[in-house]
Amino acid sequence: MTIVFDRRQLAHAPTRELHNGDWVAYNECPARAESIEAALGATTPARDLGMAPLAAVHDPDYLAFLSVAHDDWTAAGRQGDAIGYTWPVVGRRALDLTRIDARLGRYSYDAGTPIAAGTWEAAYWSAQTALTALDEVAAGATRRAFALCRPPGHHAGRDYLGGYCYLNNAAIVAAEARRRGLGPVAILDVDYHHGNGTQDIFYADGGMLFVSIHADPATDYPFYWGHADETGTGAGRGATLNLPLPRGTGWASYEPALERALDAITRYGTRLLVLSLGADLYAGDPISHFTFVRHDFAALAARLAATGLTIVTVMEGGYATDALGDNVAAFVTGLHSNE
Ligand code: OKP
Ligand code: ZN
Repeated sequence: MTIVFDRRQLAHAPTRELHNGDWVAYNECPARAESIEAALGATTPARDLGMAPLAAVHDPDYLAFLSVAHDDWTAAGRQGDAIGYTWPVVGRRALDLTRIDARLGRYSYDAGTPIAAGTWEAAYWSAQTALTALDEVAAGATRRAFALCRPPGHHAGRDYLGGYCYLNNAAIVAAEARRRGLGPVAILDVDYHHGNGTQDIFYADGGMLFVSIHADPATDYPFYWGHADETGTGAGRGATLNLPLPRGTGWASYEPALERALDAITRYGTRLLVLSLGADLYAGDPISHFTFVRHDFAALAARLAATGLTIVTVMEGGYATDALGDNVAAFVTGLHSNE
């Protein structure tokens, strides 16, 4: 078993976010990763596998924006974290504007995802952490690798950030795994929130299965994606499966949805599974509303392990920082039990 972590991810530390009308301390904080690292013990550092796998998923103009956005913000005379306040809503012309505020709107879909001084550095190494986990599996060193990624990735699309996410680590790993001939590749997203970025990236792609179990977007973020009738388009028709569940869901009613997800993954002929893991399924999560307790993470992992699949797990959300490390450790121990 390999656990990959890189401390350069801690460079990303936005100050605050707007939450239900109040400014609160940023939930997606460096202490999350430190809590998980402390509970998991020894880790492998990320290797630099370069920009090409990132550019295979994200648009070049988006990557260019992300890498300079905070510098441009500072150059515009602003203090602190870069954050947008106006968006080119559906139907507006796709103007190529240079003003930092216009670019922040152009490349994001929410106001909850600031760009801080260390964001590019951390997001880059978060993606490299995920790629290194894949690299370990590809080299035959292990069949189950865990990427301790932060910031998370599953809300980031080809040309947009949002939901605490900048680079889509799971999509980057899945696309790179396919490129290396490790497919068929499927992505299973079990974060509490729907992985809209991952869905969008592969929505019309005939060569990738995306399955997500999440809180019903009728009540929960990201609202505009993740409904059961979203099933893919064009060549990707039928290759997206959304399984929304109501607030209050615990393991007993989660498990049948997991069986449906695994059934689809098996029928797809999956050889490599990329798992987007959110520990925000936890009952004590401050921004989520499922009711998992610690041993439910072990049960989830045990069921995944029983598939016998090769699995690269990429860390997504989970905000009960004090319990986060122990919950993730329960998952990782269960996942690696029958490696
Ligand atoms: C990221 B991941 C504003 C409320 C919106 C966004 C939630 C992002 C969750 N503070 N919050 O899927 O865990
Ligand atoms: Zn989440």
